[in-house]
Amino acid sequence: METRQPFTGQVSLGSGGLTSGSNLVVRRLSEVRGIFADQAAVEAILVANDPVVYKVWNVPVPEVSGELQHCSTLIMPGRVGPEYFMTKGHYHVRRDTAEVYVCLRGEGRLLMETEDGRRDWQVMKPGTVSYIPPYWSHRTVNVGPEPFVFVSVYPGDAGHDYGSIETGGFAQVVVERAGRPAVKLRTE
Ligand code: M6P
Ligand code: ZN
Repeated sequence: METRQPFTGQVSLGSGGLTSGSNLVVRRLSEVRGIFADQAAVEAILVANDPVVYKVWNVPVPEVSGELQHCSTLIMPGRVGPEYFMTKGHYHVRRDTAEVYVCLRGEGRLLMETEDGRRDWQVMKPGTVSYIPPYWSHRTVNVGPEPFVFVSVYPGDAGHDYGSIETGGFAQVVVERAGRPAVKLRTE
């Protein structure tokens, strides 16, 4: 048995950065353009610049059962047409693995769906602890005017399956309606 050294990280509420999270992933609009419904609105934004949509600070942990992957995520405030900035969203490669999100800053929505058509969404605000059970895909959305920051913890061997989202998509979308966020079906 290998005994590993304990360690501690600190999340900055300003940058969203996690000091123990040395693997930074930056997702700009050009890279995640396909997740938004209004492609003309994407093009209109990209004419001027390529904004950061979100950043993830991943803590390097072995991707094996028994370990716990964890990271901080910051989603910038912003919209593409009526649709708020959000993550790509994923299932776990190992479908029978869960995840916990803890919100530290801002206001978000957590969208979840199963492959047999169940849907759910939750409000995330500072102090919110959300549980994503096994078999549910998950995507987070920043619905507020400031950065939305949360911490995630999930099994070491869970893995990210983005392909099933790219082909199947999310049924639920979060749009601004009369100045307020509304969760609706993409087909509505
Ligand atoms: C959360 C976790 C991470 C994930 C990140 C960004 O922090 O679920 O595992 O990478 O959100 O979401 P995505 O990978 O779907 O872009
Ligand atoms: Zn996950």
